[in-house]
Amino acid sequence: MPTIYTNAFEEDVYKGLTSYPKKLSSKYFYDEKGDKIFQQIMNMPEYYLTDAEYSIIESYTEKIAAAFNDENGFDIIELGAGDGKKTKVLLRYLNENKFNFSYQPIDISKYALKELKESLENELPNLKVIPQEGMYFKVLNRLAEYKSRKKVILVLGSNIGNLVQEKAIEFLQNIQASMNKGDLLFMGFDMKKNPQQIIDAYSDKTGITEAFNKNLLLRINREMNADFDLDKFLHWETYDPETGTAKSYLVAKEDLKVRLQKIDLEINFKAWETIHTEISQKYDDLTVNWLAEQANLKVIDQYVDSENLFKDFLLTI
Ligand code: AVI
Repeated sequence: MPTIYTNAFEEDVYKGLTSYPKKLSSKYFYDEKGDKIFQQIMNMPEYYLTDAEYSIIESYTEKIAAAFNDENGFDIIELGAGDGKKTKVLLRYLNENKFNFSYQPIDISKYALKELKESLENELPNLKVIPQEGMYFKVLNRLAEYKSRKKVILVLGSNIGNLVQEKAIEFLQNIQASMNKGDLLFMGFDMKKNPQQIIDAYSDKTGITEAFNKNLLLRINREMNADFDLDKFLHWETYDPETGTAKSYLVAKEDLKVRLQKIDLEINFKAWETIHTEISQKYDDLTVNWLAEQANLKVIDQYVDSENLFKDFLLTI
């Protein structure tokens, strides 16, 4: 009898765990617990990305604000704002200097948007915040119709790095399709660097990243009535300095049988068999320019931190 899935997560888990090699998508990391662990990751000393991008926005606030500005005002549309810590630096500056703009964070999580809106109401009471709930591209398509003034699309934190090349191009093409002449895209890219620094950022000794990766199994246990034993898996990180791809795996330490009752699935693992869970791509200028070209976008400026770890690129159509 064919399995009846009740949602995309179930279907993806079924397909991923019955393929060889096994895989699961990192987009499912972010349930309520996953969001919290990711906040912890962003505060770890090894996870240089957040501090590096924060310092870029802090050092170049004035320059970035000048690039965003327009005589008719502008709307900042942020994809995946999270707690908004980095964005707030910019918003505070724009607000204090009386720029004519609105801030429209997009998220599928009503909860995340509510938290962000409330914290902004406290910290920047006269800021115009228009939360947009929904999938990025549905909201972007809706906003594409809106041609009355300049749109500045913000994608911080190297989120594009979690997509394989084909999907990254599709992501950029979708953003490009929602842009009109004069609109801007401000996007974060984590750059190639000493491979050891990357390995350390994704396999911290405290085990926070391990917990983040394994939370996916916990989520499957809970939502699919499954019996993954987390102690029977290792978190393993690799980085290929040639391709710039960091990959996360969960590796079975012994022969295992796991049952996922809700989707009527029984999975066998051989000792040292892997589940590939995430890629975190690292870039160089050439690759970013090439990706932009594939999506008919042009890089017009770039901002880098003092240690050359991370870059925010400014792009236009
Ligand atoms: C959300 N994303 C950009 C993070 C990254 O760096 O790939 C997710 C993450 N995975 C492990 N640590 C952080």
